[in-house]
This record gives sequence, structure tokens and C-alpha cells, in this order.
Amino acid sequence: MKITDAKVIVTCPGRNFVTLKVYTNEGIYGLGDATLNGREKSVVSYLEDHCIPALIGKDPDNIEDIWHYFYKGAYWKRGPVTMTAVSAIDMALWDIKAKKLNTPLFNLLGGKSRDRVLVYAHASGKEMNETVERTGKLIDEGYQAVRVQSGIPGVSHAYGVTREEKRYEPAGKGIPFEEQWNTSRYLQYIPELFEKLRATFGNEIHLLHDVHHRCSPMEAARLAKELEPSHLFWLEDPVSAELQESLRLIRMHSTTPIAIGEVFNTVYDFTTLVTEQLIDYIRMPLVHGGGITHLLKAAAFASFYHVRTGFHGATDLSPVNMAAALHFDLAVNNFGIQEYMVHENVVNEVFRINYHFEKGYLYIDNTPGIGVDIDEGKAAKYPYSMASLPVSRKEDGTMFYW
Ligand code: EZ4
Ligand code: CO
Repeated sequence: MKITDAKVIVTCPGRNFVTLKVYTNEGIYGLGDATLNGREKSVVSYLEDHCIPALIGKDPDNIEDIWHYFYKGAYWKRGPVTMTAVSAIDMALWDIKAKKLNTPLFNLLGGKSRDRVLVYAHASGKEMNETVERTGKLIDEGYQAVRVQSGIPGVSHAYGVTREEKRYEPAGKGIPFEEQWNTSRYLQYIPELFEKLRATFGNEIHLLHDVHHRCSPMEAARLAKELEPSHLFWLEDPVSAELQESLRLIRMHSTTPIAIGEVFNTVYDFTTLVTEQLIDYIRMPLVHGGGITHLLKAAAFASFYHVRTGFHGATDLSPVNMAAALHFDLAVNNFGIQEYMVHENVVNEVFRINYHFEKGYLYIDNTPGIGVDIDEGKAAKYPYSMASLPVSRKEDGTMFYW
């Protein structure tokens, strides 16, 4: 089998998505998600200018070798742009192989370890009462796990709270929107919010929260400790984890489970976090973490330290990634939970999806391959439109982590 061509499809049905389509001489093609939120065109360039010319002519069956060609073979390795491109290639090759063997992808990853995938939804509100009410709505819709973010009194734009009356969407049109931040108000408010959530909804619902990199190690330790009575499923990104050692401090002070890694792109970003058992869930998703080939190894490595997966799954990851993630989630033993932010309906006009939600879980059908297809005619109706993630400043203007 030979790769005869590959192309990159950029489309913006409400938000930008980048999709790699790889063609073979046997008429089978594969799809890979290449979306890196707010950096879409950098990945397009890396794929078009450097990867695709070298990909053409290779045998798509040799996934492991092709992965190493683009990873080990590149002198300038790692980094989110490079690794998103590698991920897209890898995902497309697994799609081709599974289609060629006429079987759903999970069968090539060891088969099913479970029948369904536990997911968590996003609730947010402008203040505590609205946040509690919106959490209740999701529980009524059947969700068994909910990530809860809330506006904070005195903070003009807290992370994760929708600015319009739409579902929360991280990127905004044009250059970055500037949010404001105040850590001390946040630290005061969040334990009260979760106390109220537990008092309202009881102990069975899984509650999650994303700090979004905004605490210092000691602030994070305080928050994790004060949230202990609320028994979170996890506390996400309590600190910005460029410095893996900073997680030791949080662990020293609290039993709240920790999830980290949506901005990581190789296993080398979390070797200390795993071997010292400083985290409980690893969030690095297929689309930014080197695809299925690298995540199989990274998840296996994590499994030896009893760290489970909890893949990033926001709306800026395309349905191609979501479906691939679901195959992976079904297959690996150390699956923990899957983030699930529902795409706007217009996204599902462009992408034909093969998964559905029922009573807290996602189910995927037996379509061969990853099982998602793209309608290129529809995709062309929605041209690329520049968008960026926000930036964040403290009240005195100091640049901060978003
Ligand atoms: O900021 O998807 O857990 N989810 C998140 C998301 C991320 C965006 C980045 O593109 O933190 O809101
Ligand atoms: Co997050």
C-alpha cells in the first residue's frame, strides 16, 4: 500500500478546525485532527511545507516507523505545533489501517475493556446561584460528572464562564480578548461554591474543577486542602506545570485528586509527575500528544504508576479527535474519564459523527476506522476566520496565566 497524496482541510463552522486527509493507492483514505486552538495556520504550514511532501510514497501500514520518521527524524522535535502535525498523521494512518482491516479502531488497540465511556460536561454561571442551577440542568440531562466553573464577585472575567448566552467556547474572534484575574477572591469563593453544590446535589454526582494554571504551588495546596470535604473527582491544572516539581507541594498537603496535561505534547512533559505519583489523571489528548501511537505508550507508562487517563475534549478538538479518543477510552485499562463539550449543530453538518450520549456515557458505533467523515463541500462553505484564546492580567495590569 502507498500514500499517494495528502491535503489539509481548514474550516470554520462557528470555530476553526484543521483536518488532515491522507489518500492511498487502494482508494482508502484516513482522517486526522490537526486543530491547535488559535494556532491553526502554524500547523497547516508544518504539515503542508514539511510533512506531506515526505509522507507521499510511504507505506501507510508502517505506522510506528512513520511516527518515528516525523518525531525522532526531526532535529527540531516536540512542541505543540510539531506534535499536533505528528498526531494528525498518526491518527490518519490508524484510520486507514482499521478501514483496510474493515474493523473499528478499538479492535486494533486491544479491543474493548468496557462498553461505554464515562464523560463529564461543563457547567458555568455568572455567580453561585446560576452556576448551581446550570449544574442541576446537566444532572437532569443525565450527566454523572460535571466540571463546574463560576464567575467570581469582583473579578470581571473568570475562566470558563461564557460571555454570551451561548455554550462556553474558549476562543474569540480576532486578537486575544483581555480578561482580569484576582486569585485571593477566587480562593475564597471556590470552596464555598463546592460546599453548596454538595449540599444541593448530594454525594453521588462527580464534581470537577479547572483552576486553569492560575495558582502558585502554595495557593494550589491551600485550595486542594480546603476542597477536600467536597470530594472532587479531580482538581485540574492547579498550577502551570512547566515546573513539574511544584506539584510535590500540593501532594504534601492534600488528598484531592489532581489532573494535569492538556497543554502537554509528549511523555517527557510528565515523567516526574507520573513516577513520583504527583497526579492522578493525565489529560494530554491524542490530537496534541503525538496521536494514538504515542498515547498508547504514555498511557501504558502512566498505568504502571496507577495514573489514569482523562483526555482533554473541549470544543476546539474536532469530532475526528473525539471519536479517536473514544476508541482509545474503550480500549485501555487505565481509562478514567473523558471530557465532553458538545459541538454546535453546524459542526455536525461538516463532520458526520458516529458517537452519541446516553445517561452519562458516550457510545461509539462499529463503523470501520475512526468512523468520522468530513463533507468537504460543507467545509468549504465556512472559510477560516482568525480567532485567539484570551490573555489574562491581574487587576494592576500584570500579565498572568490564562
Ligand atoms: O482552555 O480548550 O479543560 N478544558 C480547558 C479548555 C481549554 C481550551 C484551550 O483551547 O481548559 O477550556
Ligand atoms: Co483545562
